[in-house]
Amino acid sequence: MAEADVPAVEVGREQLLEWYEKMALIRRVEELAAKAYTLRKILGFCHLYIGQEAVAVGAVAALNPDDQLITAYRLHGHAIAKGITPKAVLAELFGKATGAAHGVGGSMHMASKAVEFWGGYGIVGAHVPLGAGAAFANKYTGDGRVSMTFLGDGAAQQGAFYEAICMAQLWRLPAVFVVENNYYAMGTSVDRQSYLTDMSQRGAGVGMKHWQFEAFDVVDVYRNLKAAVDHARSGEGPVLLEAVTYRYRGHSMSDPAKYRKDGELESHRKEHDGLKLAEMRLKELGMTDDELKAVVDRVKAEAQEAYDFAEQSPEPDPAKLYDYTYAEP
Ligand SMILES: Cc1ncc(C[n+]2csc(CCOP(=O)(O)OP(=O)(O)O)c2C)c(N)n1
Ligand SMILES: [Mg+2]
Repeated sequence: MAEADVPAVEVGREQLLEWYEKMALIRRVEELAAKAYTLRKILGFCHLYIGQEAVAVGAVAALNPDDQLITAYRLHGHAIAKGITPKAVLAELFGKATGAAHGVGGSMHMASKAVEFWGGYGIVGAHVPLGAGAAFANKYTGDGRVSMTFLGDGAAQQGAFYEAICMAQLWRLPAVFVVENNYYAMGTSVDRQSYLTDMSQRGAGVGMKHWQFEAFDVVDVYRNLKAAVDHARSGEGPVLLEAVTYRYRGHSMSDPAKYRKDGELESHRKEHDGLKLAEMRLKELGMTDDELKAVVDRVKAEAQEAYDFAEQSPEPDPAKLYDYTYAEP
């Protein structure tokens, strides 16, 4: 299948509104995270997803609640899309006991069995075999679930990624791998890391169904991911997609992002912003400016409430420092 063959989908106003609200919530939570970081309320690494929200929201919409999601360290958007609350995400960033990893994981390491969100890994590419492993378990038990693994364009240069897709295809595992090509791996643009700049083509080498698509509009993301998930669930084997996206902020909070081409960021914000595109679609479906403003106000209030919750939550109990680290002897 190529992108041109992906069937159209009908998305109604209520559905689109729900996706818009989720994207806006992710962005607002991360804007507050950036603020807290500069105030040194959040320490350590913090990689923001701002600009890429349509990918996580549209992709998760194509999953069932019990399908697994695995991702790398730029995870706040995926976590919220899959169902971890903004309170638990921000509290984790603040290192508080109420966080998604009890305050001991931080920005890069969150997980939730309840919503089948399996992290959260800092070693580039190392989590991709875990996605294949989850899909192996799904096939082995015949439970009908699909695993979805997100990775970056930089991670698509790693051996672990290639080994994982080799085995996933060999065993026809119910897995979807999504390379989020956001143009950069830290400060290195994709054309400086790889001769091929469409990472979905890595799938051709292992015989895996693959295609690339533009992932700025949440409806496009949903349409492509739905086709991929349906394929994986049908038992025909895994799919490798490249979602072309763009990150607005630096690699992490300590990166001033001086490596961008002149005007690149501005043109993406103007023409490819997932929130703006969804707003345009909603207006076409009859939503007024006042109705949209009410959504934005609601999102701001929810994010602020999560921020206050994180700030006021207790620190983890030092006596629990080694919990979740070693198995009980
Ligand atoms: C094995 C390994 N090598 C290098 C690093 C340092 N590093 C952290 S993030 C990163 C870039 C990865 O870029 P990409 O996969 O495109 O993801 P993005 O940050 O764009 O989401 C690198 C090289 C690491 N964490 N792990
Ligand atoms: Mg990247």
